[in-house]
Amino acid sequence: MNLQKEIEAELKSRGADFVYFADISALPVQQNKNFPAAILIAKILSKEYLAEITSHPNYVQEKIKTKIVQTDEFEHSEKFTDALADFTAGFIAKKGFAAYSQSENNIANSGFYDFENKRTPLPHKTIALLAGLGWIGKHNLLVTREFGSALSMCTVLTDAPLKTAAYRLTKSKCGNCRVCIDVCTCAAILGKNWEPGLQREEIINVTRCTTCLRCLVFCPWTQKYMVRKSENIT
Ligand code: B12
Repeated sequence: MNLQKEIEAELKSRGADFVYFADISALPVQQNKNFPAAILIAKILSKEYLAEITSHPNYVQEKIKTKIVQTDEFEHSEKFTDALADFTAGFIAKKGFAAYSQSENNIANSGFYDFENKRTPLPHKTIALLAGLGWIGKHNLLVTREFGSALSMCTVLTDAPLKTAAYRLTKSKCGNCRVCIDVCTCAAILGKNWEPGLQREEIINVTRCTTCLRCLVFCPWTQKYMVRKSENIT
């Protein structure tokens, strides 16, 4: 079995919902750290979880008040996909290739997290776009046709010999929709349709964001996934 298939099989057997391989060689070295390829690992959020937040829009505040944030599915999924990224970097290193896990801990511990401006050099979303997964919504989150924004993801940069593609960026499909703008209680979302080159600050004022998950959950593409009859994830 070739290394790419081995990595995908290992990750799927450990619970990843999907694994993508992207060509990041065209990005500036500040972003790709001279690595030509990236692996994107994603976990889809459950419909039950989305339904709970849809019926309890103050879900996060209630979790914080009752000090049970650690039971939050997204919180769990983020730690889960980060752990899979750290595992994958170790797995690839044992095969004799270089790899850099973009887990929150590894980015912070290797000094690449800008705490003041809440940013990293190469966001998972940028890699997701290059892997052809979807577009950036007005809420500045990745939107996929199949699952909306209902996913947690992490990435690994590597020089392992992987077959990768750099997809043409998908144009925003938000159009005149303003659900995320209206559901955001702190007016953080500024209402612009994303296009390449647009700066984050022209889309969202992250200093206002209370991480309440509403923009992710109430996005009509996420809601469409939430109400869709279940089928096997390919
Ligand atoms: C810092 C951070 C935050 C900060 C700042 C948010 C932000 N947008 O930067 C805060 C704390 C506010 C935050 C909040 C939330 N976050 Co957050 N966050 C991150 C983190 C750790 C880094 C993101 C980063 O580096 N941003 C820097 C800016 C500059 O990059 P950017 O936002 O992607 O935007 C620009 C560029 O990327 C560029 N761009 C985008 N794609 C492309 C493609 C190409 C080719 C090019 C050239 C450029 C380009 O355009 C964008 C706008 O200019 C990522 C994990 C990661 N390592 O990526 C999670 C992450 C983005 N967060 C996530 C989530 C779910 C949330 C919340 C919903 C959580 C909650 N509890 O409510 C909220 C939603 C806020 C929002 N609507 O953005 C998920 C997103 C999943 C998805 N479907 O997209 C991620 C990926 C974490 C994960 N494990 O899945 N977050």
